[in-house]
Amino acid sequence: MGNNTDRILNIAEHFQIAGKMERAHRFGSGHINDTYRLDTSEMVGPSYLLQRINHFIFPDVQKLMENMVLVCEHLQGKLAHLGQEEVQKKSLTIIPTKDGKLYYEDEGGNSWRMLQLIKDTHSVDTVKLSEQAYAGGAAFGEFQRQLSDLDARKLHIVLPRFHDIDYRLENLNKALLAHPVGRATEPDVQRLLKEIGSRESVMRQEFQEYIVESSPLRIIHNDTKFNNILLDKNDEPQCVIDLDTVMPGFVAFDFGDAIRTIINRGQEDDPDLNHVTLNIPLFEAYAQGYLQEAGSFLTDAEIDSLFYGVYQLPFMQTLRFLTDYIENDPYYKIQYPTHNLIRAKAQFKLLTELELNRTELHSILLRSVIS
Ligand code: ADP
Ligand code: GN1
Ligand code: MG
Repeated sequence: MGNNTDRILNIAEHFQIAGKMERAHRFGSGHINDTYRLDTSEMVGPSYLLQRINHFIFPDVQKLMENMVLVCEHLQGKLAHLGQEEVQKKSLTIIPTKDGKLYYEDEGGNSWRMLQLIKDTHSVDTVKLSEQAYAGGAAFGEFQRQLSDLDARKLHIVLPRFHDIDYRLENLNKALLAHPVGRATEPDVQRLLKEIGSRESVMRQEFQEYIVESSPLRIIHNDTKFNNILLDKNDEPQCVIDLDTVMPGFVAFDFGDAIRTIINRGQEDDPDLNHVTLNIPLFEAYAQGYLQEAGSFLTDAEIDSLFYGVYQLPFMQTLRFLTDYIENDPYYKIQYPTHNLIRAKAQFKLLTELELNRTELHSILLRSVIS
């Protein structure tokens, strides 16, 4: 990384860290922020994670960080009986800047935050085993349960209408009107638009009736990809991470977003749509793990809403990736020019697979509630 390493290490100097960091490496596979792992040259003492927050997407970094502090402190309160060392392994520790701020703003207007690195952990993008899916469900269920007694009104809405189907459709329509680089007329885009059009009204109606009108607003994670759980050496969940989007919402969103990433045998951006098939045993395992932890506080209507979340999230993700492609990729990081189109096609294929298995998935969910 050369000069970039020096730049990262210089930025790290602005934070209240212990020891002299001499190594910096890119870390993680997120689509929004840039993450660097920092270590001392002998790899002794604490290590850290420095993240550049994408301020194009998060215009108010102060509010985002205030949410994170509120949530971390609440979770730490729930873990306090375990002692400080365990608390720091199971929850995120935010490191303030030397002048006591929650983030550092560099000369270029970039915002940086520092977290304590939780050692001997890893995250995985693709789930293979039912045991992992069960444990993942339990981890996100426990996360929601631990936050269920925190007043949702205390959180800032850092990304308004984040999982709102009307908003996502409005954005797609705006992109189609502007179509800055002529991508809207491509045959693959046109095919997807036709498929979206044929589902739009049913999806809107299910969103309103079975999720918004029937469920209470709670504090949810809003980005429950499986790689947002840190696993320990034995692949057991240790800590839920990536708290940028924790906001009031409906539990069906977290359930659907997790299933979107767990049930897919292919990658989120798989160019070979034949790989995008369902691993149904993982669905059952996730549902059982989730309900084991969350069943105690969910209403009956919320439990019913989970099924609809499974369809809403891949649909909205198709809209989001397609919108970004049509707008010439301002939002998600891309590795090649058609990346967002490939992502949209893969998410849509996932949706069609879920549609083909609707009856089976519904009976599995009913079974998971009873068991
Ligand atoms: P992104 O928004 O880019 O997904 P994350 O906060 O999820 O950012 O971090 C990226 C990756 O860094 C995670 O998938 C995880 O592997 C790792 N990670 C994040 N926070 C920690 C932490 N506190 N300790 C150890 N690893 C972490
Ligand atoms: C983004 O940053 P990352 O990769 O965890 C996005 C999520 C999407 C996801 C799709 C703030 O999450 O909403 O579901 O990509 N985060 C934001 O992979 O938009
Ligand atoms: Mg992440």
